[in-house]
Amino acid sequence: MANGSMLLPASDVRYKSGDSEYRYRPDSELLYLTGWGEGGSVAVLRGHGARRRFVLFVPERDPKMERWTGPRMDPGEVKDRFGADAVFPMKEFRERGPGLLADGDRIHYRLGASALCDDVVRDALRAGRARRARKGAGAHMVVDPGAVLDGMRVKKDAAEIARLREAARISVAAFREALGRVRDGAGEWEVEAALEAGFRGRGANGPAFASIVAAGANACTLHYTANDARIGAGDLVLMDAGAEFDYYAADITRTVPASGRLAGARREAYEVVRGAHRAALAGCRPGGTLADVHRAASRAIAEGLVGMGVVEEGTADEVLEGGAHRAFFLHNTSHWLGLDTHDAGPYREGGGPVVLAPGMVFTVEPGLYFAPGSCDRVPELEGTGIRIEDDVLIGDDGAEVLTGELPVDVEELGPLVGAAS
Ligand SMILES: [Mn+2]
Repeated sequence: MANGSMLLPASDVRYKSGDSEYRYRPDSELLYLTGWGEGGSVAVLRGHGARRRFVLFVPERDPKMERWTGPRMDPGEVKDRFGADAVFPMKEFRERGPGLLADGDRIHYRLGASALCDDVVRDALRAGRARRARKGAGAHMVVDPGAVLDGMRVKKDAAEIARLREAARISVAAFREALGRVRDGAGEWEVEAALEAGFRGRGANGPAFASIVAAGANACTLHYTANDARIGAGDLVLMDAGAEFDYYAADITRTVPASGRLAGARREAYEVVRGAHRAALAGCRPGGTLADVHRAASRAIAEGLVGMGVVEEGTADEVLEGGAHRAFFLHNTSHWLGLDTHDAGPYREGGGPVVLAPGMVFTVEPGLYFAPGSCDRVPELEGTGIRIEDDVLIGDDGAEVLTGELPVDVEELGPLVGAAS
């Protein structure tokens, strides 16, 4: 942060309805930097050689309230356990905050994150301006914390990788169980329940994001989360879900035939996505880029679409050039993965794509979606959505598929489908 400071408020409590709260999820940036995430707190970090470089403001002890919501940590204990230079009760933040933030040249803060913090930052800027007039230095800029943190968060350290590995391991085990629930007549919700029981039953926080279980044409809706339809005998079922373990996410997709068997045009389409998945994984290596990975997947998709007669005859290059494949492969191949499912981190820097390096973790998830009415050249494909998604860690001389224990090929997935019945 050089000559600057950072202000990070904890996440707000969110309400499901009335006064019923969602389970609390700490703010990713606060957690990343401090390990502390309790609601009603703020962290002030100061990079300018000041005394008190890490200050926490935490909710006061309140024995009456604690009978309802559970014990709070004593400020002294917070100081010892989280390594803060000072811990103050939150009621002192309004008074002390501006002074702590005013003496650097910039304040890293996400404007609008909290009304109280907005007020404190405004006062800090006012104090900084006065200080600047007298001493030639003082806060006069507000910069998003992401400007500092996003780049840092792309490369995971050993402790983060251990959590990502565990999230992946739990997710793979839960997928195996959930695949056993996929059968003719089962509700999408039953498969969802099996996935999430598999996550939580293994000690995960829960699902990292809203689980998708989409049978038949539902799979053409990319963010389908209703999961309230029944699976038909001939359906392909797309499952996109992942556990959050110790606040780190996994993100897996498998698409399986409810019957365990797949033939005809839909089988061809599956193999095209499988080929794109393989090509994309082959491009995952230190020194490569996610743009390369996406290019490899897109080329395989384009070739497949030409081969299946879905797009007008031509070469894959012509398809890629004209973009006809984008009607069926609507998203990118990869996103960063970490504390957030779509994790923080730049995709470009210095005028080019970010170069992959050890410790980077991301998804590889090519897909093909033939929405109803979208594919008159091969109508048999309409109402079919296929995606295959794995999580990849870049190592020193290659890549490791963290979710690689879960089969991908139809021959291997088929026997797992409906295995519970
Ligand atoms: Mn994903």
